[in-house]
Amino acid sequence: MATFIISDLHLTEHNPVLIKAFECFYHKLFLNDRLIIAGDLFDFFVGLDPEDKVQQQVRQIVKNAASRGIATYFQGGNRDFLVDKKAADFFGMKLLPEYYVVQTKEGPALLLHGDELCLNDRNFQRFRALSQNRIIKFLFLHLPLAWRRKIGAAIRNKSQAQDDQRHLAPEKYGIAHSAAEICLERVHAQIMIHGHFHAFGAHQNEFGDRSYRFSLGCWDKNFSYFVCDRNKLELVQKPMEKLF
Ligand SMILES: [Mn+2]
Repeated sequence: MATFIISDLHLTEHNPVLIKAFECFYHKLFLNDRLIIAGDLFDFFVGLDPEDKVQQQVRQIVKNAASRGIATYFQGGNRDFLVDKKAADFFGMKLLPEYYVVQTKEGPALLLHGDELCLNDRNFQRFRALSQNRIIKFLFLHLPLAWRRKIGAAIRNKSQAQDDQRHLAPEKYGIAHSAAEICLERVHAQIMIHGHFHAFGAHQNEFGDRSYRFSLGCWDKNFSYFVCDRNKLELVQKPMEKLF
């Protein structure tokens, strides 16, 4: 009964290897394990699209896992915040709130995608506030699909540019520790697990003694995941070819 957490796969039809990797990752899991996808599973998601091959494939992969007794949970990222309950149902995933607590042997761990932690990037936070607005979400999902695809591509390009700049200006695009601390206090946790920054690493004592921050990497040349069960808690990164 282990919990596996992954994020930032950025699945797109232009990279079928990644979709295969996602499928292969499930082979690491067994009956009663669960997989939590902590955002940015899709390179961008602008609503259910019957012609979208990636969406069909994801649905099939999740379904196959479910038939092996593996449940899949989903928490939206900044690329796929438009996955609502209806979409999650379509994929066979259970939708999680943007803050979710996972129990580990070291105590409760707060799981979040992590985009709310780059507080210093004002433009992104403005976009985030808009994108979280229910009315705007509703209106957007009722636009014609062609418009949504166009807007989605623009959002993805902007986000891609931020990903590229992150290492150049970490003080602007990097993690704001004060924000992380507030999030942790709110749920009385000392452990944080997040993605978004594409900066794989385990950090100890950033928020006081015995605090941990596990930052998941994105999937490209490597894949990474967090795993915990009754006996262990571990952040792992391996070369992609190890999955096949
Ligand atoms: Mn992200």
